Amino acid sequence: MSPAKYLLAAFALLIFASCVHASFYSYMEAESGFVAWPMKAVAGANASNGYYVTSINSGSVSLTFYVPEEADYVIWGRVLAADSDSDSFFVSIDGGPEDIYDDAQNLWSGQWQWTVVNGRNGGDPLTLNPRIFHLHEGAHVATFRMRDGGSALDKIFITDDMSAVPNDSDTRDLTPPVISQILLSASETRASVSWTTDEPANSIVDFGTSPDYGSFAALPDPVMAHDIQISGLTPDTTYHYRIRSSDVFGNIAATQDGTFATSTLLVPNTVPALSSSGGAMGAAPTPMNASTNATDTQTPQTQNPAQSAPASQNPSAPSNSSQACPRETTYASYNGRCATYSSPCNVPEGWKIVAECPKIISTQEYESRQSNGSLLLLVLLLILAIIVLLLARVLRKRPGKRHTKKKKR
Ligand SMILES: [Ca+2]
Ligand SMILES: [Ca+2]
Repeated sequence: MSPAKYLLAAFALLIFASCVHASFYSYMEAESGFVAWPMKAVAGANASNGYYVTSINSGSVSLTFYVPEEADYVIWGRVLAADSDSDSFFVSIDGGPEDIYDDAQNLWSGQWQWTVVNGRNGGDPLTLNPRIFHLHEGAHVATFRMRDGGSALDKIFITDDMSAVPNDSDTRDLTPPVISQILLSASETRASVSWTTDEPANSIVDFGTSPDYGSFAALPDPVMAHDIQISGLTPDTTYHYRIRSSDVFGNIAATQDGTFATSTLLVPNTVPALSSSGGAMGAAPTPMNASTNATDTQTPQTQNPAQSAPASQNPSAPSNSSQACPRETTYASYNGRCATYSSPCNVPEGWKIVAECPKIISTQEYESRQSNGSLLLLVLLLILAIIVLLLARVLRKRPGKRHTKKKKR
């Protein structure tokens, strides 16, 4: 094989490798989901993470998970079912049709075991085994509703690899962060989104005027208290948004689509109403200043920047003296973080007032830059391959000594 052919083969291999589909594997603890009473988390010595969910007769658990691309997926459950009286859930995805998951049909045991989510499709148990879910890129919610009282779910495993079997001794981190305590506020042209994760992860907020978003604001550092400022919004406009956080191993958690509205006028101490089609893990986005419907137990503070501040530097709730402060937005930074405050009076000690929070990664620009980058690389590789081919042709046409000798033989 000529050098040119070697190079061409390498180039083809490179193209092939870049197109090869990487399988998706993800674990989630059942108790990390939104548990609807009377379903509840119960301590169990042999349960993963020490807890599982169960109920005597009804209730459900909803787990929000993110899949990176459109494909067929299967879901496995780590279940405990000693007999046929406590071995089934109704399972649905994204509020779609429910089917019965017979979680230990003919495999009843006093031990925890992994079984794949199956379905009856109106017929006998295990008519669909496994039950295959065709999912688009994005966040999805798997709901396990109690059917046989006493059925127990410890953990789930989601994959597009039909041959994969979940493994309790797998020590790799295949568990995405759990997003909670979402707080959102918006003014005429800005929005502030904060949330927490149970492990260090980056911070991304996708937003736009449609559920396709089109823009995002992000901070790359892995943190557990997230705070993203979005600027340049259009006043009096409804925006769609979702939060994403990826741990250092690339496991991504995301919320489902939610909406907020920018205001027409800045009215002191109020925020525009916002709605959501459901936050991840049951934590519905809540206006910062609102005291109603907050699913988290912490009372939101006015313009609370605590989500991004180190514990020792948390600004206190506005004191009476803050009444004397002019109502204006102030930006302050501390240790590489930036937050908004209702006025300079509320900026805690140690924080430095800055003109504006730096926009770490811009919006569409970043995405287009990324796709342009990979396109450029492909074009460059293609040009390189063509040059090598042409060079090889020219060399072959030139009557060299070696060439003639070979021909004589
Ligand atoms: Ca568990
Ligand atoms: Ca993780």
